[in-house]
Amino acid sequence: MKTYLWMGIAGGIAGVIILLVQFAYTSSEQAIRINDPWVREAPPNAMASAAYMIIENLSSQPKILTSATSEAFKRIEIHQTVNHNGMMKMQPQPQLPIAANDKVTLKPGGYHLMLLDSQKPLRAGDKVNLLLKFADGDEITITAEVRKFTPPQMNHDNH
Ligand SMILES: [Cu+2]
Repeated sequence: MKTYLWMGIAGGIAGVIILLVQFAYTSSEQAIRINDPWVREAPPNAMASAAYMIIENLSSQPKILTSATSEAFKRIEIHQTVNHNGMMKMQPQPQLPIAANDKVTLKPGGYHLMLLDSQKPLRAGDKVNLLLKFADGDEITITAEVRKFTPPQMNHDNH
């Protein structure tokens, strides 16, 4: 009984490690780690979508995300979704700072990378390569999986 319990725990830990290896990306200077990047599946014929992820700053210096590019989209903007008098609005941001030894979560209803002018329809399961650039010249290439996302009810936000 005890043996099975430990096998279960060991299996669980191995599973977590495999997940981290699969979905974490580290920048050329090892200062940035991207966890679990994903792209929201857009409705048919929609030209825009959004990318989400956790950006971790592993360094003792602040990092500033300044731009992102992808072959799958003509243009990528940094957006923040804000509640403006009860209306959810997306505000373009010139950059996204990540404090030293801190992290920023890009998620539906908050920060996101706005993917504009898609070059082809993306379906759940497809992969999208993104190149993220930082103010100090550091950059990182990540592969984000396209996933379906249904917003919770009573939530009228789009991104
Ligand atoms: Cu947006």
